Amino acid sequence: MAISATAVCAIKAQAAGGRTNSTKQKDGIFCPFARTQAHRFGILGAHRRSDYRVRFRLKPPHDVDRFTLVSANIKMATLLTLATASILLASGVSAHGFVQYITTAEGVQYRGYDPGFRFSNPAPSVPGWYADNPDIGFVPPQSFQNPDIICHKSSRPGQDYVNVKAGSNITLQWLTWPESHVGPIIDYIAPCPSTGCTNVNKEELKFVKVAQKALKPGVTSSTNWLQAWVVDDFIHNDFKWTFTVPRDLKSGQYVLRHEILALHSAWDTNGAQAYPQCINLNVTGGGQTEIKGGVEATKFYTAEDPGIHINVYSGLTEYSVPGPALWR
Ligand SMILES: [Cu+2]
Repeated sequence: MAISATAVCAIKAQAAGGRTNSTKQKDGIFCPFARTQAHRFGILGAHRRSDYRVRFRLKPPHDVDRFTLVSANIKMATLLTLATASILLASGVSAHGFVQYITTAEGVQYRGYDPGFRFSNPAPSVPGWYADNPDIGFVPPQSFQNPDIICHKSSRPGQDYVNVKAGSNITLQWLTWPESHVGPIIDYIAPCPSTGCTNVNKEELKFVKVAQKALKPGVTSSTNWLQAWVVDDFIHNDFKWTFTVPRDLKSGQYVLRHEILALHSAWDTNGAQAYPQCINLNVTGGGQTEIKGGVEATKFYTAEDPGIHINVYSGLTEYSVPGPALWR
């Protein structure tokens, strides 16, 4: 019987107490999951030096005073001991999350595109878009005008659809998410041509922004930076995010572009991290409203947008979510 790469990796992560930093396993199975667990527990997992700097300086994780040291921008070399420097060198990649499951209000479950599918031949047909993302990484601001920002790196359309009624909710279940990776969570949709979404040219997709959440209501300048953001709620909700299909949306096929922007390193130019996830929707029971006025995802953001190049450690009470204004 076959055991999936994801299952093997889950076992390994557990066996290692979530502490493995080994991604090249003896059996040839690359374990992003194991790495993700380690990352989440704050043990290691830097894909950028500045990420590492944050994580290292923030043990225990809610220690704001120590963070002041970091935002003072002390030189890397003076912060790192020899031991941590060697971990840095060892950790070439790290993992975050991806949308693993999509569940409708009726309880029907679909799969997102799992990076572990690269070990399946043929890969399963799922509504989630393929992305060349074995390290479960991100799209950096220097690529925000590149097609990689549309649906993640080298993405290709999903080959199935989530069947969903207009006006109903779907739940997007991420595998995991590191608590330090604060920022907004945003949903966009774009209509597909009459031929559907499974062979659509992604560069022709014109999206409207249908939902966005960033700072929680009631945030003050003394709110702990980790708790200030909707990402905190998302993590406490077991990495689930709910998207509501607009009730009056015309029935048809759409690409949902769901995204988390991680801003923990965004004080640095090019330090923000976009994690877009695309999913094909087949909307039924809809109304009269067609989507007009959408824009290409390559026009959403620039590296210098105030919501992209930003220091999230300065007691923010306001945040301007980047990208187009909310639709309607
Ligand atoms: Cu990270």
